[in-house]
Amino acid sequence: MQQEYIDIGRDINTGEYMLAVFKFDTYGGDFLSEASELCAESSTGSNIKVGTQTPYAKQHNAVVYKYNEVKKLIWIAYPYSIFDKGGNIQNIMTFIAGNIFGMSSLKVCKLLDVWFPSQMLDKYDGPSYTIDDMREYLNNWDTPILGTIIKPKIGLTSTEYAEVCYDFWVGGGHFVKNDEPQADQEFCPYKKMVESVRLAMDKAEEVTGQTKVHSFNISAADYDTMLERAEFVSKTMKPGSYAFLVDGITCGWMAIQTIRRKYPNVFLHFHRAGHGAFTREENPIGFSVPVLTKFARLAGASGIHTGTAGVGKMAGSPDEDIVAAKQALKIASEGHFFNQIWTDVSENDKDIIYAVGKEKLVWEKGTKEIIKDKIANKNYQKNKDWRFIKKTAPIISGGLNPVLLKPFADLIGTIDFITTMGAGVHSHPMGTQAGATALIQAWDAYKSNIEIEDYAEKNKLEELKVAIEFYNKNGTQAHRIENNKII
Ligand code: CAP
Ligand code: MG
Ligand code: MG
Ligand code: MG
Repeated sequence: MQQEYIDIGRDINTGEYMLAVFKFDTYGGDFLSEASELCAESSTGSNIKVGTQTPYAKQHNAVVYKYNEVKKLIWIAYPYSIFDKGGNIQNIMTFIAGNIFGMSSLKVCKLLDVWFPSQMLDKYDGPSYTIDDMREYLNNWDTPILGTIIKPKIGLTSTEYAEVCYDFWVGGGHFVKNDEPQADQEFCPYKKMVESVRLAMDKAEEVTGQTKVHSFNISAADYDTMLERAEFVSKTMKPGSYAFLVDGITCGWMAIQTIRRKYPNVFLHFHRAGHGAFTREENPIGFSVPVLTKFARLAGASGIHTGTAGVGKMAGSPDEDIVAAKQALKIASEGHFFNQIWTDVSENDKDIIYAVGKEKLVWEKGTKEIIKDKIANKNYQKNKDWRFIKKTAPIISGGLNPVLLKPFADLIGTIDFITTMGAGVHSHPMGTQAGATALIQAWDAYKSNIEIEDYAEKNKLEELKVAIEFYNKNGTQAHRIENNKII
């Protein structure tokens, strides 16, 4: 037992601790003693007490402050003074999702939830350009941002790629993204792809009279190349018409934070390819989707994939994915163990009350729920101190198609998300344009609160009718969801 890393009952409400809860089990040994080892390795110590420890260094020890051996849970308080100054997420993850995953004594080590005190929040960037800025550009405030990923995943030439973008946009779609492995391939040179997309976008905007957005994957082997790609996109596209997609797991937190800091006026799209190795609920070692999502928001991602809660092809559940979406969007929301409030706005903050007129800040069930989301979306700064961490948009993707829009929309209960359907649009028997149109029609049906079958019938919507028949036969079988649970 490394006793100095145990302090059951410590007062953790002093504002100096980042809190974490781990699902934890070992191959033997005393539960609390093994917990002290994890706590040592994830903060200031190692496997044996060292003679070089100083009283000052000791103050920076994390401590286990609560545990439940029956449920195999431990709660750890990390003095956030141990983290690299300057808002570095990579450094935090190296502490709490680093070596400990390799400790041979651990059988289970899953980081389920984290909590940031408000005093810690303003040391991190948080999002700058949000889905609301994208809505402003698209002039779309009353639907989810309905998007696609160009498929096949890879293999189209630049012009073929741009043609599919054009078809989707002319079909009424708002948002197109590169797929996560799209980069600078021989058959689709990066610069030519970007230039072709610009041409296709101009044409589609002319035909539809609507502005459109494309999310360009700028992930690369090194920062210079990543920044070159970002620069080329910025030069070639109109401001507001593009987002930067970074494969956050394979490129890492430094890439995410570099782009957040260099391009605060561009939507930063965090693709999480590879996250499953950490987040799948059956994985004994790793971290949860809500944990990944909270750190993405703290890092400043404008949007991150949060999963289809089991409606689509990827593993997921409402308990993980919807909780994560709320952690991304809300200014205050319940996590698995913590109630995270993403602001230090106090109840009698005159500016905020003034800024939103008479609405008051209301404490409900211990959470400060801002009645009007508009506070959460606006960026009230008082002498450069962030008043709160702005929201990150849930990006919902993976085996979805127009038929699955309703089951997911019912689960998330807000329109504040981006959805990207790849195969679920480009496999439409009438082609991509019809796939996009079917998607728009499916949303119209949802908004009118009419079943899509009836809506398609009544309004003689060929694209939606064909989509319903095709995807009921070929799509990922949507699990039936009752009382927010998948059955
Ligand atoms: C979806 C997708 C996305 C995954 C990511 C794919 O394509 O483009 O990368 O959804 O998963 O490559 O599979 P489809 P998540 O629409 O054709 O399934 O959003 O869960 O991170
Ligand atoms: Mg080491
Ligand atoms: Mg993809
Ligand atoms: Mg998914």
